[in-house]
Amino acid sequence: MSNVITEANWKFHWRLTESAGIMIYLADFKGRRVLWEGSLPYVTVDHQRQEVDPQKDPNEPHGPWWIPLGTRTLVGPVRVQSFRGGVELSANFVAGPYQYTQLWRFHDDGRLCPWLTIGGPGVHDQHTYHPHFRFDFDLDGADDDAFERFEEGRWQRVEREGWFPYSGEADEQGNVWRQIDFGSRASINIRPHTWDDAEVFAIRYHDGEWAPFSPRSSQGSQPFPAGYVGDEELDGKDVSLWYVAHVHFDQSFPYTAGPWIRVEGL
Ligand SMILES: [Ca+2]
Ligand SMILES: [Ca+2]
Repeated sequence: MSNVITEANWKFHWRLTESAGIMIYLADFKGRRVLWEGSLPYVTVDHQRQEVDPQKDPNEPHGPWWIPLGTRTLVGPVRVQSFRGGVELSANFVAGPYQYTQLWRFHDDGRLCPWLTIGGPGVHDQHTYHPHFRFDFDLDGADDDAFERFEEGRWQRVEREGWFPYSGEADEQGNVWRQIDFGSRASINIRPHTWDDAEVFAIRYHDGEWAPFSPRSSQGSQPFPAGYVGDEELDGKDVSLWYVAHVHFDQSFPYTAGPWIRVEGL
């Protein structure tokens, strides 16, 4: 099976990673660059109860637990399926009591759906999932990009790196964050999934600031992506975004988390 897919106005590459699920890279829409690289570096799990079997992980009795989604947890093949108006990649991952299906759905109208369906059941009911998606969008190339959030009734430019939780405010289409390109006036609009308690970290891109293998590099240090947030300027720079959702387990699972993304203006 080819790792280059040209379909539904998109052309993109994909590969299965060791720990960040299915990675999409060099993704173009209508011949223009949209995404340098996108992946799912971590899905961490917190347990709110303490009587979890201490044998499981004696060093971290309450979490966050983290199990890499990748080659060793993949069950079955990565599937590529066309549907009316688009193409979808999907893969199942199973690790102990945790079951996930990762989806990448590309629509011919510019929509892009990087989603994670969480099946549970987990060790017990009292737990919360934190899927971390990372997107290095390069809209019509990495230069001249900026990040905005919808706040106080309008789109506002974000000057510096930071952490931007969903406050409940969104534009008419439900978009909360967007990346824009000054040259083409194109935009990548990001809408949280309906019940996602979501936040976006906006970070100036640097070589080497990819997702490390573990969400926490050493004891006591800040986890990623928070560890990458400084005070650097974003306006007109190469920006990378992390979308983090917080999903509390309940009986309505499976639950699908992740952003609705729409490319406009290319
Ligand atoms: Ca650009
Ligand atoms: Ca970028």
